[in-house]
Amino acid sequence: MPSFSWRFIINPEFWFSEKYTDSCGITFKVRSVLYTKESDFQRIDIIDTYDYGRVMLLDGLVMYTEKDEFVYHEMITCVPLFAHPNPKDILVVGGGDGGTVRELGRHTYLNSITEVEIDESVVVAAKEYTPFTGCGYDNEKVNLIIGDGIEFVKNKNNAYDIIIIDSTDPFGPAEGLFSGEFYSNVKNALREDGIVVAQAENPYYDPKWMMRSVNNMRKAFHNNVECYLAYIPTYPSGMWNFALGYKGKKASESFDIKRYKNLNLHFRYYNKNIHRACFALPEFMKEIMQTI
Ligand code: AG3
Repeated sequence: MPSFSWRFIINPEFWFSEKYTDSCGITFKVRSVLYTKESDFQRIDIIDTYDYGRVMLLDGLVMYTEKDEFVYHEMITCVPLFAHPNPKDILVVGGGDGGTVRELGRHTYLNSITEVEIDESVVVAAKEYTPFTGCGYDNEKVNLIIGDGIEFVKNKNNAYDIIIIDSTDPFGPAEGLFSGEFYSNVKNALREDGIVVAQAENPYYDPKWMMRSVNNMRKAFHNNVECYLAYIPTYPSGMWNFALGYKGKKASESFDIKRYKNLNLHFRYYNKNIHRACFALPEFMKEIMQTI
């Protein structure tokens, strides 16, 4: 009779977990590990999972998966783009995987798409192992700058219509991207009617982190800040928050239906009703937003 350990060896099961707390997290069965690197900024892993396809991990945290990245990347781009009356020049801070610029590239009315990513290794890994996001760099409108987004926005004035902050969680290399000083530089870099959107965590596991971003943005944008939600199963709690600061009209009440119709793009998550609905917040989240 084979022993238990023998059976374990010929039928290995390899699972990856991201822990949200000491007692809760998300687990994937792994088909294979495709890539691992310690860059100057973080550890990068790309794994192939049975249920969600390829997954990029940064410092062991799920950044995106092949199966549900469309939700995040459509929502971080379409909401500000269709809320803005006439967006032309866009800046992305972070977003090294290319998913955000891939989506921006579909909006053919844009003049320029600039991305400032601090870690070139993320770009290289995404191009090679997750071409479904890395293909974003194939668009010639995309100008990729390897550098520090915090420094980049410092002396910019009236330069962009929309700034998208597609960062990792608010610790490690991304910490400064959630600060008040950064958001006020972002505000100066925006033109009239300008909009900033930042990925801003979730109200279940990270209410304080979520509110750090929201409150700092509120200070910089004189309370002209709205939050919107998207449902992303592989992020902590599955309910993801985006903080949006605006210089012009309220984003939840602005939607360029003409541009939306003329463009006639096929989306898998975003649509006209989602644009309105995503700003509807549950009571417990409103409470967090009033109290923290
Ligand atoms: N950036 C936000 C990922 C946050 C997920 N957090 C976590 N798993 N703890 C995603 C980058 C995609 N372009």
